[in-house]
Amino acid sequence: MTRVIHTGDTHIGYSQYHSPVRRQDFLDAFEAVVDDAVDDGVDAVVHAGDLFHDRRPELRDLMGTISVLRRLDDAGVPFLAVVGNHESTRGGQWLDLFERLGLATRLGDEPVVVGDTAFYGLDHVPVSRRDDLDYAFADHDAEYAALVAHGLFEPFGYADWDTETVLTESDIDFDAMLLGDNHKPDTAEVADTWVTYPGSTERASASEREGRGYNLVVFDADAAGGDDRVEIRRRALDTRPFVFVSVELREGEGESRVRERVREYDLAEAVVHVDITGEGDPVTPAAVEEFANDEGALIARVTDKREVDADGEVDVSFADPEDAVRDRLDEMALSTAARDVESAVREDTVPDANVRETVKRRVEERLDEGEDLGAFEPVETAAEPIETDDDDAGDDDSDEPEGETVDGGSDEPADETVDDGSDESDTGEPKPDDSDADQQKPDESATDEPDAESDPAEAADPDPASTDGQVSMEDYL
Ligand SMILES: [Mn+2]
Repeated sequence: MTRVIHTGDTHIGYSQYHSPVRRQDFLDAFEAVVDDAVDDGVDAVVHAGDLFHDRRPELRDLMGTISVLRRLDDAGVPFLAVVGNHESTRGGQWLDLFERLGLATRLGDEPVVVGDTAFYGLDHVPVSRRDDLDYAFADHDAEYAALVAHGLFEPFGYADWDTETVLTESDIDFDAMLLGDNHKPDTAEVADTWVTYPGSTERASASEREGRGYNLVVFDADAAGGDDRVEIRRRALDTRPFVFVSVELREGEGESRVRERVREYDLAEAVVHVDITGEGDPVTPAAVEEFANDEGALIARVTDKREVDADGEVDVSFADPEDAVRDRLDEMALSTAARDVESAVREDTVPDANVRETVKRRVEERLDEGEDLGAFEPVETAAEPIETDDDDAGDDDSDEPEGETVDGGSDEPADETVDDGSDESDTGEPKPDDSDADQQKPDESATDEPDAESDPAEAADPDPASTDGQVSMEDYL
């Protein structure tokens, strides 16, 4: 008999809603699974990919992960894993580092036998390269065999990988496929093989409404649960509460009705999503969010997709952004040459493709102007020096501009129900060094993770003080 915990889609390092608290939640969920594994004395923890949210986890995420894996190792419980689409890198995988440290075993086409079960692994493979797969696995002489894989497999939602093909083409007769990628937990039988997703361990999107958990899988001749070889049981995890409030406003109803509905729920430390529909008056999302926060919510997001009458009724509560940029530039006391460059980068009149050439030309012109190079000296200014926003510059989780809250709210609950398995494939990184996985599904990239990466956000930050004002220029060029 072999008893293992089957988990996956941990997404450590995800600062969901730009929240450091949420970031910690994802690591805590992993720790909770490992605690259970140690308490229960299972034979192994099997991880089906997406341990990390991002292919570039930060040091704190790596340190946290290593200390959790060390606990497991100290208890003598092996950690067997494959690589998911989120964390996949071009070169070596983070999992290889953990293996080198003696904290993990990366599964592949050679069997790793625990108890009387042989475990094999199949990392996430982009759709375009699946035809090349031969599903060749080395022999084993264990009693049972399981394939651990990351991808969207039939017969579950959003599937793009044919499970029966995998099972028929592979040399091994698997008793179970222990899967990751689809964040919705589910189990089915395909060609006499049990196929199961444990789901994500924290809600990586507001579409993941049901409770989170993991699988306890037992390989045993006397296993209960419908099959005499494999028993799959689901165990719940205690995760961050999410509260979903839908409000349909009737004519004449407005913000006070929304508050009334929101107040019906226990919002303490919860992530709160308020969805407003109906015929009623316009509601200011920020006001509802503030109300929910006052009621104890950790995070509040309002979605109101109703058509707003364009009668000028809507108050724009922020100043003209162009004005703000001009004021800021004045404060910065940039040199004339730096202003030339800044305007080339920012102004709509210069097409993106021409920015590099325009900047080069303008700088050359300034250089040609004379020997004194006065255009490169900072101008005198009476305005105060650039101030203390810089203190926060390194802390990308906490200093997101307020405006983000509205955007973040509106795109999260709109996601497809399943998962982020798919969407996540391709964390919103518009960087050129992304792996091919990202190019497979560009349409899904932006859906669920506006905050997957701090860099693009910073590059797009109109406030030059949030970086040093120099580095970000390179991003534009
Ligand atoms: Mn995932």
